[in-house]
Amino acid sequence: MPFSANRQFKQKPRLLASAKDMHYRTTDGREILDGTGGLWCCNAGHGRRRIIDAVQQQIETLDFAPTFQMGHPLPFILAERLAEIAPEGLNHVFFTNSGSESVDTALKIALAYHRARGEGQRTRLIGREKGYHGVGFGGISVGGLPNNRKWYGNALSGVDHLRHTLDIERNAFSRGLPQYGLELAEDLERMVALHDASTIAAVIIEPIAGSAGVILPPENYLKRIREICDKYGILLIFDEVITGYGRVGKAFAAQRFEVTPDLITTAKGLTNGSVPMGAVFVSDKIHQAFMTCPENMIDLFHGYTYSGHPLACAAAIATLDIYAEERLFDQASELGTYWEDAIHGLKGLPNVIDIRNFGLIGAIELASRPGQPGTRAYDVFTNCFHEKDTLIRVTGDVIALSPPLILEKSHIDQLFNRIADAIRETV
Ligand code: PXG
Repeated sequence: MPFSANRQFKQKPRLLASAKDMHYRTTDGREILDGTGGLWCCNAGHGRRRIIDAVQQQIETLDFAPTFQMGHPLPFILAERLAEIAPEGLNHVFFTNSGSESVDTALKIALAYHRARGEGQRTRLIGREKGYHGVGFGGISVGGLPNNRKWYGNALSGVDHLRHTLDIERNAFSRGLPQYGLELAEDLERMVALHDASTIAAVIIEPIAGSAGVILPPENYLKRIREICDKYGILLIFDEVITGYGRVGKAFAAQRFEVTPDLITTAKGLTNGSVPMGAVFVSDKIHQAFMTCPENMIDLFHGYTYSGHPLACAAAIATLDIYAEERLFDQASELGTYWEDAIHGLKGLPNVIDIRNFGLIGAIELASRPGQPGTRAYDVFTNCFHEKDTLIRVTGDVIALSPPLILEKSHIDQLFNRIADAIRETV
């Protein structure tokens, strides 16, 4: 099993058998409140009839079609639908099968873009400490989580990292974006001074880092990063695998923060988690740079057998229909204050050292047990699952929450009451 303590799991498995709307059902029949949208992906809740019907119908009509020098209509229809909800100017889409593939794709497009324009010496990629960009060699290279990197050699060369923006000392219990830390954006100037802008292809960051335990951008931090990128001709990639598709009150965090990157990587909520799929959004400027080669030439030497897979496209189109009809991209704004009040209500519970929130994302950070990092939050997680019928996600000693966007106030109350009890019961 991925990212799991497999031997421990086998002793006391946690197995899910079915799911509907806000709940999973376990193999032993318990109904579990989903506080994590699966793994940050089931934004419209589970078992949505429209998606089921679309996929069923699609597999009967066209199960697979090659997309290398061939095609079928669905990826084009889907790309147009996506361009409609994307930030202005990001009108081109490349389809992948996961967030990790989206990241590799975006990094490769960034490198190839500079080369196509005669700046092939721009090969350096800048990530950020504590960043998570999936598990491909590109993603772990620009990523900044030591455990995901140290086992696997040197990965990509020519990568550097900005400092992360988590600063509990100054920003603990901030509601929404933290006040302190704008100066950390100047780290990019430091990178430019060290490496010279002429060697730097792109900066990749998560607008809100999820996997590292929900790290928020300080006020105006992203705007400043954008300015510095513009000053030096460096491409800016937002990894929105978690923040995309309504998690923060707009289709994308780029829109919520009013900062437009050159590329956006997505996956997860694109198909509501139902069929694996990712999408990379690319600006018109980047797309155009690839359109200057002779017409009989392949313009981008990249792609996957399953890019634009018919079932994934059908699932994604149905998902976008649900998001639009139920106005789910507004939910995180409309419920945001209620969510914020509820999660900050846990301040003062034993061992709670920080609470962070934005949109329908939340994090509760616990003090680590001396010499046993991660065990306290893990105990809260197992308590929630086995005794409170509630699914939360923990990373280190941080409880991370990202419920389906269809949730109601009563679910928010229930979720935080149960988590509060589990924290109280965990020494
Ligand atoms: N980028 C970001 C920002 C992600 O959060 C990926 C890329 C990789 O996506 P794939 O589809 O290749 O897994 C992710 C994935 C968690 C958790 O609970 C987060 C992810 C995956 C699994 C668990 O923090 N994010």
